[in-house]
Amino acid sequence: MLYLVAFLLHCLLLAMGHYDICKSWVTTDDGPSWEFYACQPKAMRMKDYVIVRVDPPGITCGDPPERFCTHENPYLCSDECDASTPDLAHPPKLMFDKEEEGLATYWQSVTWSRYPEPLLANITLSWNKSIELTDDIVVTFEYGRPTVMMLEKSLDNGRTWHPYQYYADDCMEAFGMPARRVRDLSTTSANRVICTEEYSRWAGSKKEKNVRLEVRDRFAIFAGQDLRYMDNLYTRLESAKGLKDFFTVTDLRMRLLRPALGGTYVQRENLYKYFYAVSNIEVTGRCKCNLHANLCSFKEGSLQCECEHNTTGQDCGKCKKNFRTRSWRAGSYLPLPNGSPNACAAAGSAFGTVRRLVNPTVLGPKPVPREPPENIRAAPKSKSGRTAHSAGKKHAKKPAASKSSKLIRLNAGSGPVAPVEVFRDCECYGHSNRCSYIDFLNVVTCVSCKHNTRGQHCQHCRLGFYRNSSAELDDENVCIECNCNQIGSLHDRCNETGYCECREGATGPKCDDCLPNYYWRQGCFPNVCDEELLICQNGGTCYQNQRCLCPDGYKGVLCEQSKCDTDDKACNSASSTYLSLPPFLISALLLQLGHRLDL
Ligand SMILES: *[C@@H]1O[C@H](CO)[C@@H](O)[C@H](O)[C@H]1NC(C)=O
Ligand SMILES: *[C@@H]1O[C@H](CO)[C@@H](O)[C@H](O)[C@H]1NC(C)=O
Ligand SMILES: *[C@@H]1O[C@H](CO)[C@@H](O)[C@H](O)[C@H]1NC(C)=O
Ligand SMILES: *[C@@H]1O[C@H](CO)[C@@H](O)[C@H](O)[C@H]1NC(C)=O
Ligand SMILES: *[C@@H]1O[C@H](CO)[C@@H](O)[C@H](O)[C@H]1NC(C)=O
Ligand SMILES: [Ca+2]
Repeated sequence: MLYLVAFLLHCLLLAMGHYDICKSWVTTDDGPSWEFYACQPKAMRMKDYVIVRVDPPGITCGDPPERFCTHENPYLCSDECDASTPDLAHPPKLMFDKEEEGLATYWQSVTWSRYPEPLLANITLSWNKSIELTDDIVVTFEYGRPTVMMLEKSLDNGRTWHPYQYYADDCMEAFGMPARRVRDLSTTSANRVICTEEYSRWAGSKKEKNVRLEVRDRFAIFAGQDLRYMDNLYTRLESAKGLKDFFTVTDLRMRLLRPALGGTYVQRENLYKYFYAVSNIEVTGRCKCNLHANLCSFKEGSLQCECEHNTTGQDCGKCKKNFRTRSWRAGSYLPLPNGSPNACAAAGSAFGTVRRLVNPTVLGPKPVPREPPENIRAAPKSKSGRTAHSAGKKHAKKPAASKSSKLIRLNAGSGPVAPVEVFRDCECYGHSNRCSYIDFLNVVTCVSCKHNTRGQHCQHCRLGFYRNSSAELDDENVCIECNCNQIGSLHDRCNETGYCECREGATGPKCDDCLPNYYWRQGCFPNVCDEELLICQNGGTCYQNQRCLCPDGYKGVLCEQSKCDTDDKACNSASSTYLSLPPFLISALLLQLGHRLDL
């Protein structure tokens, strides 16, 4: 036991390494100030913060109560699982409890009474937080390890799942994969998903209980046996694509596909000895905080990084509001041994906002003048003669991280091959993290501005959008769609207050209204008739400002024309209609006529 504790401590220390403080107070020629470093939280026992789910419903034994046997003594089936009796129940939480010495407590499934239907169970662990594994995942099975199972992981809180490792007594038969061992992987295959036969063969249920995901062996590919050269690992984690993500999870799922068989074929006459029983799931890791926090706390049911470097978010994955002059970046383990904080910067702050983005020796003899966005001040003075101070540690050893930007030269995929220079420090108000140097214009400009922005620093709104006056330049809501009415407006652009340019007759900020004396019908049209100036005559009525409905005998836009002028027959019938009208209506019409004559 003591040995185990010492061993665990050893592992923990090794896996932790340095990067344990985020900032310290240093004195320089210019007076005291904070200095910032890449930092990460300590590794923890993640089973203390997990939410577990076991599927399918009814897979946990004891409801109804059930007897089961063991492989060692298959004909003495005296053990009982009964969910309603605490001493005999085996609920999922017993996979995560603290066990008193010598007394294993475990979750147990129902027995394989429905053989040959497969006995399937999923155990899903969720943290609602990304976690970086720092040690092996160890799953302890009482009564034998499954002959077939697989481990899956999610990086997005369970929305998508990926295989993590396959386990079978015969990998080819179970998964069509050759059996491999992590020890045989190389630096280029360190994040390969493998099938292993090491943990699935029958070895007696008491002797071999653990199934592992070998994190340490994979680390050892870079860091050597005993993980003595962690710096090599940290270097690789920064450079090898996908390696960091391989060790990162938000959720894990064990898919138990076939239980232990006790080294034989399935004995149909005694199915009570086939089931799963898991007494412990050990997951050691640290909160992923993108090297921007050294503390991670359990708040409101979830782990959360306590972000430094003016970052925010559960994983410190973005810059705080008003600190988005430069795009967000994860901290880096490099350069060794103390890494780079890559802190977020406020506009106008002295902390490395303006950098010499272009190294003339890389781009050629031409010096590249570059206009910083307005409101950003000049570059910081280089400090010298710093002396470390306080914070309980000596930081004289921390060299000033190189403050010049890194330049990556990419080749444009097709077309006239012009090298595109992509800077890792772009000043794009957080709307992009890529920029390029345009040779013939001699400027550095942001590319792929998001949030409907555009411009050299993503400081303008795209056409069809306007500036949200209540949002800062680095706000995601900085550009609002103009939303001009497609029919009522001339185009989809608008002015700084969101007003669109309207076609004749249309009005309103979005041009979706009509001016007075216009009516809406797929656009604004001048009224044909109304109640004021364009009154329908001779008793006609105005239909929706679009036309006069004329009485028999009259025509014309305003019913102003008598049909008698052209067609006698119509005229006659019209007059007869007229005469048949009740007297009060005739007088009303006459009155209206008089009114008109007055005009
Ligand atoms: C276990 O999870 C997988 C997806 O990861 C799903 O396809 C399968 O149906 C689940 N099995 C059970 C028994 O719930
Ligand atoms: C997950 O964590 C986030 C951030 O802490 C929180 O807002 C959310 O409610 C959590 N979700 C669940 C299901 O616990
Ligand atoms: C973060 O912002 C505060 C001001 O709110 C400033 O004092 C501090 O130096 C900044 N930290 C970093 C790492 O830039
Ligand atoms: C303008 O920005 C503020 C601050 O971010 C935001 O709350 C508001 O919703 C934005 N307005 C619009 C119309 O998007
Ligand atoms: C935008 O257009 C509207 C309507 O034409 C006008 O009232 C407003 O002053 C304009 N705003 C600006 C900033 O030009
Ligand atoms: Ca237990």
